[in-house]
Amino acid sequence: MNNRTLGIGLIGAGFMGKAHSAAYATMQMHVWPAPAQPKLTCLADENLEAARIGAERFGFASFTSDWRALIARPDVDIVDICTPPNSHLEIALEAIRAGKHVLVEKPLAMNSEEARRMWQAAERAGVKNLVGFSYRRTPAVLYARQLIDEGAIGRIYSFRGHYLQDWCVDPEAPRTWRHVARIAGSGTLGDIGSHIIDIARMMTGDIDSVVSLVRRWVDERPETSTPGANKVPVDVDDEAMFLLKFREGSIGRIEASRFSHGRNNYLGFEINGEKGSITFNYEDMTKLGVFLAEGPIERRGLRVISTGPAHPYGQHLWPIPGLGIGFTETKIIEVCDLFDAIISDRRVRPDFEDGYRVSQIVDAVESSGKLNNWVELDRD
Ligand code: SOE
Repeated sequence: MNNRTLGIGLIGAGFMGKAHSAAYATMQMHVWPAPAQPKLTCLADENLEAARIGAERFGFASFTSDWRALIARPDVDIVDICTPPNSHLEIALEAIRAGKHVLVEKPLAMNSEEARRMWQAAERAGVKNLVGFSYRRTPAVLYARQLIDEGAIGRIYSFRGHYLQDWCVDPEAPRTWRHVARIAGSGTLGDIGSHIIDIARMMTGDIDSVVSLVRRWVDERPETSTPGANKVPVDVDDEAMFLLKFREGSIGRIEASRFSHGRNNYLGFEINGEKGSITFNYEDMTKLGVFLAEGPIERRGLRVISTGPAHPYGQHLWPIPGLGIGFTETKIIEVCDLFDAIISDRRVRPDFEDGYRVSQIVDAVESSGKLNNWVELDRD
């Protein structure tokens, strides 16, 4: 039995508020004893009715439309920010000032300048801070990193990453906040490009420079789903392709689009090294492709590993490979790692510095797309 508890104050009762709440509600079914027991103290949403319904559905003891009141509560240890990017800076700085640990959904902020302020504030305050890039917590992705750490594929020559979706490809699909720069900061780049950039950094290290092609395919969309609704402008990117020079000498290519017919949540990568390769496809998330240039030539091939109890976090999930896991399990691992960092007083990644580095790259890709040349990243 674990008598440590951590009070959760979650802000934002939408899609990611549900995902985070599902993780808190089920984490102890998988990880037992968990580093601490989550206490779902308060759920805030600017829409009080959404907060009320969310609190009932997700199991929070109270609800409010005032996120400042949530942060001020002495029984809130972790402020979990699941709101659109234009509110991350203000809420996170308030939470940090109150001495709370902070989990923020991606992208960390509207741009790298805001992200840097959040990073510096969290560092000064000494609070634990984490960004919700949870795809890196898929057990197969964690195992890919373990193979690299063990030298299984040797020196990395190249990283190829993609994140393709198709929910924006219909020009008659109504505009959402993800299409509005003053709310989202950027479009596909910050929304899903940030996820694959985070994984590129996790696998291959820091990035020195980028050169990119950035496009907006649809300039206006219906304001609502009502037939004949007014058209309103879209002012963010729809697709980007960019080349990367990594600090350690590797090279890379990343593609991010929400205009790829037939691609639902097609995040994946291939890493080619001197002694082998690793491939991953999130849409088949329990599998990892591994080629090792060892043994008789005639027996070599890209083997498919089915992750299970023998792989990272596998001992906490299901007793045999092949039973399957999903998005919630990546969020369970995310909050467990945050709890463990708080209880053990250690760094947990990707933290606000990582979130800042990802924001720097998003900004640089946008700049390169306008300037049509390589953009160097500050090493500050
Ligand atoms: C929409 O593109 C979206 O919901 C992203 O905002 C999430 O970060 C991603 O996990 C799924 O797709």
